[in-house]
Amino acid sequence: ITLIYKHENSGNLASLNNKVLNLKAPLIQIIDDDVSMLILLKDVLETKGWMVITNTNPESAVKQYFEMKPDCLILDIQLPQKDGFQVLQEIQNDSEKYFIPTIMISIKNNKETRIRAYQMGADDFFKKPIDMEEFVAKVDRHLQRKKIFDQFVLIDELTQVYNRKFLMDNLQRFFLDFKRTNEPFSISIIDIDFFKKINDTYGHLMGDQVLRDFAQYIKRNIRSMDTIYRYGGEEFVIVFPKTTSGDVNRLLTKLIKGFSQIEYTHKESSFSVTFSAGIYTVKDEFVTLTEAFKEADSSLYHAKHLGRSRVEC
Ligand code: GH3
Ligand code: MG
Ligand code: MG
Ligand code: MG
Repeated sequence: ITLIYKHENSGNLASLNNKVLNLKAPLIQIIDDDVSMLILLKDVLETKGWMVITNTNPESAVKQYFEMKPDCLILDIQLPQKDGFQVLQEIQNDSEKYFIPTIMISIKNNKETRIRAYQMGADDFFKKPIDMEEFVAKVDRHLQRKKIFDQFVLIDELTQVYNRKFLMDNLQRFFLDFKRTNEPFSISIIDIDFFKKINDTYGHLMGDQVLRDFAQYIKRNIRSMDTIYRYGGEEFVIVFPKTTSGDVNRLLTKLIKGFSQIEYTHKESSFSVTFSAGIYTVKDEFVTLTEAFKEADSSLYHAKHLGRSRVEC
């Protein structure tokens, strides 16, 4: 894959996006010990273009729930070892609260069961056998509401790109996609050069403007499957699915040059801004999230050390 710059060649993006993990595609987790039920639901939901992960074992299901932070949870009540209510309890007890719409499904369909489900935090209830048409319509509605909710908590206020929380939520999905397809992906950590000096010399408001411009400049010049996150302060992360470091290096080198050509004026003086970047490509399934970040960060450190305004892999 070669990177295509949107402004140069926007026509080819659609075909590139084929089979690429789409962060905009909702992720649904189904927990049910009935395998034929799992297959049926997975089939129907995937037809809608949604990603589906399934679990029969409640223990590993809870673990995966916290790793993946799905956009919707479908939870059977009667399960081996512990039942759906216990699973729900564990999820609700977690200190960090997630807004993940939860639909309980069960053969048991009396009023007491339904009330208990709602009281324990379920948003919806469907009796088995499930009416698929109604079910899909309901899941769709839950996903729409979830998307609106996400827009409030996952976008950085100042720069209007994704925030650190969304990065952390998403990274597991990139790893999942990598394990499925075995296609490497790259993580890049970017830090604006001498940013403190911009603040000190031209003021905090000018600093803010540079951050906004930088984020939007990057956003305009990466593909739609690439995602940019404000990691904190003047540090950003970009994730490039199905892309190795050589291509990312070429793109970012070009973007440093392009961004530095923007001329900022303040009173009598003018200045330009550069940034440095470190890249790490995940191509080994044994590498962990922490390791990948550490590697990208140490490359960034090298880029700074070697004089800034450059990219290191
Ligand atoms: P280097 O080239 O080594 O990266 O130097 P630097 O000056 O960019 O690095 P440093 O980490 O010392 O400075 C980062 C500064 O970014 C410090 C902090 O006050 C400023 N900063 C963090 N968040 C914001 C923000 O939201 N707005 C503005 N204007 N400044 C911010
Ligand atoms: Mg069951
Ligand atoms: Mg910094
Ligand atoms: Mg900096």
